[in-house]
Amino acid sequence: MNAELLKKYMDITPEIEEAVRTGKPVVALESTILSHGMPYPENVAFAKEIEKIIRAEGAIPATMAVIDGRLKAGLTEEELLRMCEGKNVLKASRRDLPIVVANKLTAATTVATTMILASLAGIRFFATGGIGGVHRGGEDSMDVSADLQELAHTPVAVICAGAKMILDIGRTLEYLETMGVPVLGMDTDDFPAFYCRKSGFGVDFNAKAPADVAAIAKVKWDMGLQGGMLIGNPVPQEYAMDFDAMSETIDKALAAAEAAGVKGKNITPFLLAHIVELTGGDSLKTNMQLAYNNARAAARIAVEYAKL
Ligand code: PSU
Ligand code: MN
Repeated sequence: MNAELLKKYMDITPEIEEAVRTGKPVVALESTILSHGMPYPENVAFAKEIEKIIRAEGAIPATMAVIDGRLKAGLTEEELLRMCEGKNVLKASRRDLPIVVANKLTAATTVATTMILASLAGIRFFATGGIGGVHRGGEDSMDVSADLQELAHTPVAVICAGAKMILDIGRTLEYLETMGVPVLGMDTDDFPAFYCRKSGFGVDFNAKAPADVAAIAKVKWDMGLQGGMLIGNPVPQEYAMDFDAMSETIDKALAAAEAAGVKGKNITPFLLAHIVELTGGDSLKTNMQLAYNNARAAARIAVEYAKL
């Protein structure tokens, strides 16, 4: 989009605009994790804390959303609160974006749409909790998150704690390989499984330090290799949950979704809410901590990238 068209559709805060223009480190954040991934009001403290962590590392946070049809890079406190309350806040992935904007609606951005907005604003790094992927049974349902296609095409590196076991992690990684998306581990050989540090599936490269990730990103984009990268950053040991117990919980949540006949874009939010309920809030604490950990790593990577 040229500058004029960008202004027509998008509001970038002056702080973020200046940072991008002068090559300072900026980290994008998504809003679906707030509106559809975590309960209110716990998500309010989370939304503020994660921005604070990015600032403490010397980077600038840019939470993305669509508000009354305007694309937003950077939210005011009031706007952040509106996303957390989640009243009349839709969930927008790539296919929803033109509908939401044309109708002046308000929507939270998924990983896919946060990447789109980040890329429009000139932001290269984005921290989240977990990405969408190939759902279990996806070989029949064809339920494959648009997040994976976005990673193939949009030049943003996503730092996450892996993928939840509500997904088929093996097929998710196969899909990313086919689409040419580098999958790095942050000081791990194993792609992490969100609540747990290991999934049993390997990464393409174990990056020992943020500077190693920045160097790979630099080469990829210098070479004109389109698309993003995925960096799996395991949840800190002290907050990791038991693999077997979580597997059982997730099976229960999947059975509940099946019984309720939940479909399409409602499946992921349904499962997330169910898991929080089934673990009596334990999973929420882990979810928040792993996202903070990812924000810290993303900020450090962005800081290193800004030096190159
Ligand atoms: N996984 C999580 N927490 C989340 C999501 C996924 O552990 O909040 C959200 C992200 O915004 C992701 C979206 O982009 O769900 C994927 O939704 P779908 O599977 O409908 O593409
Ligand atoms: Mn889906």
